[in-house]
Amino acid sequence: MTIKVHKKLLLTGAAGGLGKALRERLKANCSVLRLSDVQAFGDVAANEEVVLADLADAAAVHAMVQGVDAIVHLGGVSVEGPFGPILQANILGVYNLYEAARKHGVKRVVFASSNHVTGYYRQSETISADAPPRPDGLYGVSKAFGEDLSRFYFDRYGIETACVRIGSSFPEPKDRRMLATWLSFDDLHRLITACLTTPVLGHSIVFGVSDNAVTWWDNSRARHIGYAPKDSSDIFREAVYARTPEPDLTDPVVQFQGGGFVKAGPFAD
Ligand code: NAI
Ligand code: 15L
Repeated sequence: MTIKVHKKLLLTGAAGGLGKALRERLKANCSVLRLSDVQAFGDVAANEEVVLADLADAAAVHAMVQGVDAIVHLGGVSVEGPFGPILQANILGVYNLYEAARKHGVKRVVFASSNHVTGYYRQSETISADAPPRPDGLYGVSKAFGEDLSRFYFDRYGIETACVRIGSSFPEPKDRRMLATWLSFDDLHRLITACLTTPVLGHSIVFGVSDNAVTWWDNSRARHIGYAPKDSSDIFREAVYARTPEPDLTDPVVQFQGGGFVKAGPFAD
């Protein structure tokens, strides 16, 4: 059973793919779910409230954060692309978020980081959270910035953060790489719930991945979070093999954990 540890929980990026998947699920975690995005929403339920904000707008972010107990931060640019929007949403945006958390006394954040912080490790390697970042693009660099910034806000101000390096969270794995990186929506919710409810979170990095037989990530440093995945990509393996070509082992997309992100860009701003 999910314990409602927090009264008012803020979900940023709530209009996005994962935001939509989590919106219903996270109602079990709180009395009121505050939804935020830069895009407008449709209907708002009784135990929901909406505060629209551009993450790059400090005043709007302060209004978004005021009055909440904890934050699940999904908002921002979610793929590789030109630096301008990444700078605004993911770098300035995450700074605005932590400054607002400090000012308004929010003590726990779940930050949607990404596997692209370590995308330049090889698919033949297994890494833990102790492995130095090797971002595979500007998007991965922006997530590494968020991880470092949140560590500073923990060391200086005691704001606890789980940096969840999400693998590939979609209804099903789309290709052979995602057999290793897949995270079901239910496991994502289990992981966020664990981050919100573990007695002592500290500043932690955890790979967001289901219980897949093939894995590149060792989560043993995050045992204190108490995340126990229940789903696995293995049930999709046969179908994925049948519809996808043999991998070309000389292709960087197949060599590196970041997959296609290692070949994305450069982009004009
Ligand atoms: P998405 O792109 O569908 O959703 C992101 C949301 O952030 C959008 O609704 C967008 O409007 C909002 N946003 C963008 N710029 C903004 C700004 N300046 N101010 C306010 N809101 C802004 O992405 P998705 O898939 O839902 O991912 C959610 C989070 O999880 C992202 O931070 C992404 O980097 C991270 N993530 C997702 C993975 C996945 O497999 N879906 C894998 C790794 C990380
Ligand atoms: C991410 O960080 C992206 O947000 C998501 O759209 C996927 O591309 C995912 O990584 C992935 O690596 O599959």
